[in-house]
Amino acid sequence: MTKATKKKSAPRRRLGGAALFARARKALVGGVNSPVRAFKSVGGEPLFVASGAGAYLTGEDGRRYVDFCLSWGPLMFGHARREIVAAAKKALERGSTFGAATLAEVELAERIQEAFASMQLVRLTSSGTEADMSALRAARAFTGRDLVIKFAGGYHGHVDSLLVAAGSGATTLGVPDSAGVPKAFAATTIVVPFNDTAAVEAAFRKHKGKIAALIVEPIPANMGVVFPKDGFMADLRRITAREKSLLIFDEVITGFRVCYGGAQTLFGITPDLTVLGKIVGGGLPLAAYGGRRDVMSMIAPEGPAYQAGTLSGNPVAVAAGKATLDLLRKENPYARLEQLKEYLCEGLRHAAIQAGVSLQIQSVGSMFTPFFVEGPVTDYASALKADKAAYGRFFHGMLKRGVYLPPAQWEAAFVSYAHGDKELDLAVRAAREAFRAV
Ligand code: HOZ
Repeated sequence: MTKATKKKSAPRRRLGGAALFARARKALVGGVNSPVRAFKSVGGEPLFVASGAGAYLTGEDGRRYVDFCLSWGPLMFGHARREIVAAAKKALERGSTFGAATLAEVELAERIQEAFASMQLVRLTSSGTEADMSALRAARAFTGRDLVIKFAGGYHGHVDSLLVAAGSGATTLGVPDSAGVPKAFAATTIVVPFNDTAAVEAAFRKHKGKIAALIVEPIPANMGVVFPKDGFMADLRRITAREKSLLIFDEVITGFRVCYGGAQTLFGITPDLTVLGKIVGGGLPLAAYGGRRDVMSMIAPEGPAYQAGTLSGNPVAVAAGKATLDLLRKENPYARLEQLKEYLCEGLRHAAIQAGVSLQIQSVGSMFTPFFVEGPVTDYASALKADKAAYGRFFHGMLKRGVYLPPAQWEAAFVSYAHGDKELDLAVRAAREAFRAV
């Protein structure tokens, strides 16, 4: 750019903070399009993002932030990775939506099947919520049963019947049992504590022959990252098979993240149905559900359970998803991501000890949660013991120093392949100071 053109261009107007939030609240409910973004549990005004590049976000306030929220999980390669942008652009130029079958959606489904052998048939949807809701419908249609078991603190999108003891934003905002859900819907959900095989057995005993499915995040990330105890997933597989009930793995967060084939590959468990989201759409609105051929064949047009969507298998989202999965196969970033996450978590642990802060960091692969709590978090009850106010103070201490974490305690944070030592060192330095004010 020449000096002359530079002079002419108007300086970028810096927005953000209270003024922009006030304006947003006049147009959008709560000023946001998804509740956790409103910063309600950490206080203050939300970050309004103008753009993202690699490991960084730029706010409407003109400030740059190292991003560890990463849109809550889809961005394995950070923001605006060249190959993914190029693929989406090319698809968009060919037409944004057809509402008709395309070759590319078949290719994406084939890639999903290669990664997840359990997904004998796949259906693409536009969001994880939709995929979760439809997986339940398939399970109910197949079994002819109505009840579903979920775990306290598990989050499977804002599906009516699953907004019971729900984690993620529902917990953050203090509405784990949402208003607006008919009692009769909520009554189809049986909630049991995570990591409690006896409670699962008891629920199946009590509702013998009535449970269509058990849905679980195999590594819960929506009450913060929690790890299943040894053998727990195998217990769930054994019990559901014995009871002729279906096992649904919600791998919206873990799919393609903890390893290419998701948590089911890590644990060597074959669920009946799997739900994917986030990474599978490469940062665009796309999700998927799939599983056993006989169960998925209940879905229309093969079977009587109806589910449809004008933008299902949208060509732009499919292109971004395909490009992401191809990059994952080509670059195999998993070992490096784990190293980056370990380096960061070690730095955070050390900084917390030095500051005398009780911190329990739980992590797997490239995702982690710093819980402000003593002792391990193994289920919803122990997750709720975390000090949300302390997390809020830490969050703002980090934000002030140019680091963006998930604006809520009961979520997972992520590192991407675009992060490097520079970004991690910056975060650890920021944490050393931020912990002092916790
Ligand atoms: N359900 C997401 C967190 N697990 C939040 C989505 C968002 O607010 O963008």
